[in-house]
Amino acid sequence: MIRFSGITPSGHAQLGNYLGAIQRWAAEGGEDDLYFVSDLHAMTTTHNPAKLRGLSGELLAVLIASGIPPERVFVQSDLARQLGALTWVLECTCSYGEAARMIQFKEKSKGRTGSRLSLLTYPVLMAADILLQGAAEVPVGEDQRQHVELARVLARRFNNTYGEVFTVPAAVLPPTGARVRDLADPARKMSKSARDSAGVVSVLDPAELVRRKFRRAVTDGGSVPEYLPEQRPGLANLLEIMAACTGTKPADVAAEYGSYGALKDAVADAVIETLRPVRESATALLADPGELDRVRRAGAVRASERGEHRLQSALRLIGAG
Ligand code: AQP
Repeated sequence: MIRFSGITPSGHAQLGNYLGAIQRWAAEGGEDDLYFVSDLHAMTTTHNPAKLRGLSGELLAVLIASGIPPERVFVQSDLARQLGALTWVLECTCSYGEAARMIQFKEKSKGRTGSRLSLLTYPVLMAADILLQGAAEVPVGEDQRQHVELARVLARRFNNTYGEVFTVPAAVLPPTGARVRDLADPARKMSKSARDSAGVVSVLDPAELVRRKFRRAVTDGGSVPEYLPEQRPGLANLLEIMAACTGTKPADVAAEYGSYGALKDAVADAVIETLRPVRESATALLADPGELDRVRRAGAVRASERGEHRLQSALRLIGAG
């Protein structure tokens, strides 16, 4: 059974990506699972090519530095030819109405005709990502569930119309993990693409910067630390981060600290220690572009070899190739 998940280089990898996803991928991934840097998905709105290339390399380094075996990692655009071909096949299996119904498309395009066409079609590319690799389970957040449903519909339709080629994938909600909030605005989740980086801890931030960001974290008043997620989301966020880093419970963490200052310093220390090996190893990889490139090319060869027979079967059955 293949599990398959990705991360989009829309910004620097942040603490939420690490605690909520990457760390688990590294710990729980099975031999056949695949994780990828979805750089083609970062092009549906205005983007800077040089920045995108840099962030893709950085995210690849972070995935490997986090302990995901290099043979389970690849960069999406290295499979651009296969994915381009399969996306076309799947676009010929999908209706305009199905693509236009996607909630993310409606929200992001806001009916603007100047939106990139790829904003409409990227769920079909996502279906190609999943179906090319024969993934059975796709761990995604609620916001991506509809896109995996589309991949499911297209796989079934193709198999029923032309012949059995694709594994029908299922969206699975990842086990409840840390949902990390922005330190400066706990109403929002921490995001790589946040406009203001004051409340966003990047995986590669130096220790002193991490400490400063935690010292300035919003903690919504109150005299002593208590775990009250509804009433005090900023404080709860710190407690949850600490619990995720140390394998404890947020309420137990709260009981240990008598002041906000002490708690903030302790959370900063825990985060710095959790991220230290990842930062050191990613920095070393990034300083050796030849090695990173070698790992990237090997990952691309493996991922494309795994998917090629499905693409060829699909082309043959659809009357092409
Ligand atoms: N704050 C978060 N807490 C826990 N998990 C998070 N993830 C993202 N933010 C948090 C998880 O990270 C994985 C990769 O995310 P993605 O690249 O697919 O896009 P995203 O979920 O939209 O992440 P960002 O950082 O918020 O990116 P932008 O700014 O581009 O929207 C996913 O498994 C996600 O659940």
